[in-house]
Amino acid sequence: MARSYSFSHAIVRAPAGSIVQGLRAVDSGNPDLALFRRHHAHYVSTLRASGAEVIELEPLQAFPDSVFVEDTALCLPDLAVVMRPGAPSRLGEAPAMAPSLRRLYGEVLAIEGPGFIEGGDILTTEHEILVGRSARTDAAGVAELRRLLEPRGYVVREVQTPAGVLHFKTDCSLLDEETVLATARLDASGCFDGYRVIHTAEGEEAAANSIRFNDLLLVPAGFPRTAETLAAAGYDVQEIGNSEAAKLDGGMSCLSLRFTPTGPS
Ligand code: CIR
Repeated sequence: MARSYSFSHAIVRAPAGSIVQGLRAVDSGNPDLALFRRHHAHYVSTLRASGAEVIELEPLQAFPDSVFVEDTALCLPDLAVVMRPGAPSRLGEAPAMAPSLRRLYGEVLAIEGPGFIEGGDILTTEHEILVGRSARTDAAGVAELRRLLEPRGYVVREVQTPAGVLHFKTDCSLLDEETVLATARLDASGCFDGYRVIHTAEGEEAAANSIRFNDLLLVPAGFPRTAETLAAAGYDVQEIGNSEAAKLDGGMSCLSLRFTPTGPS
């Protein structure tokens, strides 16, 4: 299976009680912690069902958004890079993730700044790493990531997250070596030229934040037309409740780091 969606490990973090103070673009009410926990448990058991080892970290009360672990690191096969979140309230989440990565990886690097970059803006495909500039990820952050990765043979391509969209991957996900799921608004930017693109159904844009994880495709529940399109295209669609994470602009990708580490030397 291709390395861009075949994973031996995932890291998740349990939601903290402080999640009710989590960041959100539009206030549609606080997440219900008990329901969030149930959705999270289903998410974790689905990742495990694919055969991966899932490491569950303790909640971090000091960081209301810390359940969204994806933003803290970029995990590649041979190294992990600790991010530098552009949201001030989330800055401390990244160093808090570093010890867990060091236990699994031989090489853990870090974005030192002054730029900012969040994992939600990074889509790793079989051939390249797309990084969306956004309100959280700036030119200096992308440039620093490029300086770290290009000497190691990775191709980094800077793209643009649509205005008003939190992260690049809010609007897309990798389905296989050559296929992405994307909103029509993101695809219109031309950033996926050369890929096969499946669009989310109109009005179901939030389904774009799905994840291909080994043989499974985790899709947020509540987007039946997109789920049907994906199932008809041959993907093993697993619908996961996401109503509470969605209140904080979170989806399937945000809730885990997914990787196959080469191990400490
Ligand atoms: C935030 O605004 O940072 C969180 N409430 C949501 C983060 C979602 N993360 C992601 O899309 N990778």
